[in-house]
Amino acid sequence: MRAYFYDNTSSDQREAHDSGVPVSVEDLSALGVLYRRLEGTPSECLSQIDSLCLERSYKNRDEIAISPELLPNYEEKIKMFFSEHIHEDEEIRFIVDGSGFFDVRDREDRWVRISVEKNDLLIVPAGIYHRFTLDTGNYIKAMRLFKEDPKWTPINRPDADNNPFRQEHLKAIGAAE
Ligand code: KMT
Ligand code: NI
Repeated sequence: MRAYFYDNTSSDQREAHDSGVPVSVEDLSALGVLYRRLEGTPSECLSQIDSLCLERSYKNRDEIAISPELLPNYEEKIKMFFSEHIHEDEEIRFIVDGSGFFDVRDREDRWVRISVEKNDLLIVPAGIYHRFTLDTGNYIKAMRLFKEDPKWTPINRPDADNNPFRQEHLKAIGAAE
C-alpha cells in the first residue's frame, strides 16, 4: 500500500497520478480509512480475516475478480466504480491478487489515492466520498466483507451531500459543514 495526493491531471485514470506528496497510514486513519497488511500463507491470511470478521461483526463475504475478461458488463461496472460515491456502511476489501487504486476525499475535499496490492486490507468508512479504478495491470481480485445486511447501493455525489451517514462522517473527521 502506498498513499499520496492525486495529481488531478486528466490522463487515464489507470495511471498512477502521483503528485509526489505522500499520505501516511496515520493520516488515512484520521480520515477513518483503516489499513492493514496481512502476512503469511493464504490460509494464515484467511484465519486473520476470520478473526477480524468476528471482532467487527462482518458476517458475509464474497470475491470479485475485475478484468476485461473476468467481469461481466466490465465497461459499465468500471464506470460505476469510478463515479464518486458513498455507502451507508463500511467498504471492506482484502486484496487477494492483482492491484488497483482507491481514491478517497480528505477533509479539504482533495483526492487521496491509495494504491493497493495483494495482501492489503482496506476499510473505507461509511459516508466518505470515494471511487475505485484498476491500474494499468488491468486486474484485481478482492474479497468483499460485509455485515449481515449490506447496504451496497452507491449514492453518488452530490445526491449524498445531505445523507446522515455523510454528515456523521464529516463530524467524525472534524470537517462538519
Ligand atoms: C467497489 O465497491 O468499488 C468495488 O467493489 C470495486 C472494488 S473491489 C477491488
Ligand atoms: Ni464504494
